[in-house]
Amino acid sequence: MKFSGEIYVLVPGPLNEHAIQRIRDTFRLEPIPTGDAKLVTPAMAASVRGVASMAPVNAALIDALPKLEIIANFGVGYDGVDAKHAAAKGIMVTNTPDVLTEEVADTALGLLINAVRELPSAERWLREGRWPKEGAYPLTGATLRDRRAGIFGLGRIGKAIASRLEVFGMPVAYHNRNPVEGSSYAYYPTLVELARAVDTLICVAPGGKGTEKAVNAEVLKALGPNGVFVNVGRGSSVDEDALAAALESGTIRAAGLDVFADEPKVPQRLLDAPHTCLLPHVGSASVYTRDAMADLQVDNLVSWFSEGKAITPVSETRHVEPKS
Ligand code: NAP
Ligand code: 8YV
Repeated sequence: MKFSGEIYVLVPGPLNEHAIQRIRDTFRLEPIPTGDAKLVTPAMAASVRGVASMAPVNAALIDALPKLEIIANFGVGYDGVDAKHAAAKGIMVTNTPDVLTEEVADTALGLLINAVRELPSAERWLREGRWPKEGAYPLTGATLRDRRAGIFGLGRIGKAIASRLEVFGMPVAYHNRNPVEGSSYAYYPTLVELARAVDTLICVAPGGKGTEKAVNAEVLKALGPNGVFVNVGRGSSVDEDALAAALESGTIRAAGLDVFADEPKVPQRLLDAPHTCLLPHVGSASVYTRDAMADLQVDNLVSWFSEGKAITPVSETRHVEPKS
């Protein structure tokens, strides 16, 4: 589909190649290197009606684009987009839920197994030629057997993780702000109560103010010395100094992390901490899933500009109607 009369879509910073190709085929793509509002030219300000982004979209960038109607975010988590500010200005924000759920849940289970059974270290042992020289890799101090899992954020991805954990024979409990209707998993109204009740905590909650450093020293202490912490949500939800300290001191046993507070920087203390499996934010990173995310991102733009409806609006902007 190509619109008659060009629609300008701003792409701040890097974006998935499939998304870029589809935007080029359908709209007039205006790239800028980052989401810095100072990079918006007067011509862009006068013409841009859509933003397609993987990078943050802050209030200043939104304010620099007076004709803006929609921000289509690449990713289900949209903590980088100032959705409240967009909503106040009648601008639609969309994200990419569901299409990545199973991929991210698979990654969470991979991280859990790697952290508990030390598979990356065992592979290093083999590759470094230590097996023939030194014998078998040491037995792992931790196991998945007899574990009890707690999910921080039992939403779409949390439920997909929970059903995998059930197949592994683990009882599942969770913490959300509100209990999930119809769920048979045990609900804990606070994160620390959940951590006390389990020994395996998996974070898949959204980032942002509501979850800022929620996984703190108290929660990690409650998880205990056999505790394993897995994070596929957002790094901002974790006090990373407290996590490094808990791993160094044996307050918890192990961690599997896909996300960090200041990506792509990873704190040296976490790199040095024992029993960790660290991944560079690859939860959804297969061609299959990233293509599906790109399609949903661009389909939202197409639907907005052809029918005046977003396919997957975020909750803050569900009420937003087209301006003209
Ligand atoms: P979702 O369906 O909206 O689920 C989010 C869950 O978190 C909900 O159950 C919600 O329940 C709970 N929650 C939200 N705020 C909370 C708070 N302040 N305290 C406690 N619980 C809270 O979202 P999803 O599709 O599962 O995605 C979840 C998150 O995963 C994304 O936002 C993103 O940050 C992350 N993610 C990471 C990757 C990766 O590559 N690693 C990929 C995709 C997504 P209540 O509303 O009842 O609190
Ligand atoms: C993406 C994600 O890697 O969907 C999310 O919330 O964190 C991941 O799927 C990210 O959005 C791309 O930067």
